[in-house]
Amino acid sequence: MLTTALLLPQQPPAPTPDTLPRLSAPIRILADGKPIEAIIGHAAPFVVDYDRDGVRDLVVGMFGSDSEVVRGGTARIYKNVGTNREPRFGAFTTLQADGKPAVMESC
Ligand SMILES: [Ca+2]
Repeated sequence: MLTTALLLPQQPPAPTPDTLPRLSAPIRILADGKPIEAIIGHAAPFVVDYDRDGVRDLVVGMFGSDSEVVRGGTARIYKNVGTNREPRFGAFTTLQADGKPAVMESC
């Protein structure tokens, strides 16, 4: 006689108010001493060690550009001049590709 057992993954328990992640109160992020503002809107912030110096930087993608020359989506890089524990962001630079501002098609 051949018998088999079917192993099904167990469903994680449903979250409860006590198990849901809790977010801290929002804070305004400064860069070069001024609040970071997405001029075009639809900002997409992402924390990554962009320049691989071991300190996480802030990259903010935007739906458009504030430049008369650049048409399309762009990204600003705010270098972390502080530490991972106490980040401080400097003035932004624009993401470059082949020596020119990187432009992403936006719809
Ligand atoms: Ca870095």
